[in-house]
Amino acid sequence: MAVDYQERIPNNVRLHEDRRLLRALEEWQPRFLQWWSDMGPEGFQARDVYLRTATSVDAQGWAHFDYVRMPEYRWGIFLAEPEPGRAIGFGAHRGQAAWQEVPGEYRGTLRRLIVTQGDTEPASVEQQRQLGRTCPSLYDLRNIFQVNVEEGRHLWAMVYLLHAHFGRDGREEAEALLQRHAGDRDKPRILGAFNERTPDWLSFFMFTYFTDRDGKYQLASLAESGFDPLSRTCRFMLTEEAHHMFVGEAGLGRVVQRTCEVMREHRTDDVREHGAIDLPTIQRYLNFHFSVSIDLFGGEISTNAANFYTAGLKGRFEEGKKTDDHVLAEATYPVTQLDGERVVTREEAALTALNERLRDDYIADCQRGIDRWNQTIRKQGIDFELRLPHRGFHRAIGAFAGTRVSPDGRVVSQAEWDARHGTWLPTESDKAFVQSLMVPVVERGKFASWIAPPARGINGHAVDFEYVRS
Ligand code: BYC
Repeated sequence: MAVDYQERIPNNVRLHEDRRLLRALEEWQPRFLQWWSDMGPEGFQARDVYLRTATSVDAQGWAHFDYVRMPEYRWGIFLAEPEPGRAIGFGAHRGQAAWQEVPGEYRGTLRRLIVTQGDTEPASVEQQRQLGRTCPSLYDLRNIFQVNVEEGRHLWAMVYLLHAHFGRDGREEAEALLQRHAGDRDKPRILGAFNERTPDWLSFFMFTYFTDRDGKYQLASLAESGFDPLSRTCRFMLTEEAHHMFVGEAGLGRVVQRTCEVMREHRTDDVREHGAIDLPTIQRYLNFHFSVSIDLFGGEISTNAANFYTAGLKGRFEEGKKTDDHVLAEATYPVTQLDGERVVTREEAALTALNERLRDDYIADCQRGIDRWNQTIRKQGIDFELRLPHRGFHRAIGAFAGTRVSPDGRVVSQAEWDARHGTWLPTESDKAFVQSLMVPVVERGKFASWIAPPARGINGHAVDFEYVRS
């Protein structure tokens, strides 16, 4: 299904047939562009960046690569192709035809889900806006900008749903998405992780590995939605999301690789003086980003999640591949929780445990990258293992919030926490050290001291290709 690029707002939803909607979105567009110029990547806006733009939404060849200046990027509205005869796959409406319009009874709930999702997209662009200035290479600079423009497009995706299906409140919510800002005292973003700072590239790679992966799982659950326009838009967003997680996984892999090379070359664990990031510091960053990202799944026991499911609005990850009744009225699911000072696992009603189940799918997926990085470490003959911390560690949402849990899953006293948290979470001196490495490298084919070059370039180009023109 081709995207019409002749339109002011490129789209594959026949926008020209709905004048009112078109006008509303054309009014929103300059405000989006203003937001991009105020809150988007700092510097580089006049540069030619080698970017990928979606030109069609079918599985083959939807990506077109060329030099573009970011403010001229063709942000637009692209939904995956409709599946003829699609039926709702779960909950109380299972088997009924998927909704093309918002069912009145679920209007508020659906709007809130779309707003929560939509809020994260511009938030991440805001969090990352300074990073271009300290890029470790032109290759990485191009990658962060690709991520940023696509997050901008994901905002468009949610704003389209709000404008097309929620009338006046939808338009108001679309405005508010440009008014809240990451870390703003008065108007913060909705979810915790999107108010944290992304001050350096190690944090950026952690963010794209861990937090974008939450995006994958949330979008995949929303792609199951009985509200068909939401399902179709999330399905297309997922194709873009894959690149963001690649940036994180490959980026961290290259950091680990470089650290190990320096350890071997200089026969030392103390790689800082050679401009690399020591493995314990990488572990502490990992502990932080994993813990704030698993908070994004909500409470372990959530009646919100049960209601979203029963209403047919938000499914499970790969709902269609599951072989149970897709209603879950009787089923149970094991949930890790606190029993006084002990961490225990108990069977809970599967319906209210849906956040936890999605978190489990996510954690298993996170582990795969850790295994690969550990392979790199082992291959270099180094005796060190990166680990995901326990799910109770450093949590602000859910059953573990307010309890001190060590990375290996023990409930610890405040005194032990105070004594040891500097070995578990990035310290001020870790952050200052990482910050000290953030010097821009913009010469073609050159890389900062703390990161190895990638195995290959983008779209068949060499690693030393001019990904961002000067
Ligand atoms: N921070 O019933 P509970 C992405 C609130 S990332 C602050 O446990 P529920 C991306 C919650 O709202 C994916 N507040 O939660 C990645 C509720 O409030 P009320 C984003 C939180 O509702 C990188 C109360 O606590 N997508 O795409 O079951 C770059 C009780 O909560 C938090 C979505 O989030 C938190 N972390 O589940 C770019 C999908 N957690 O009702 C993009 C849409 C919970 O008491 N959202 N609360 O006022 C949802 O599915 C659900 O809203 C959540 C929360 C999974 C987030």
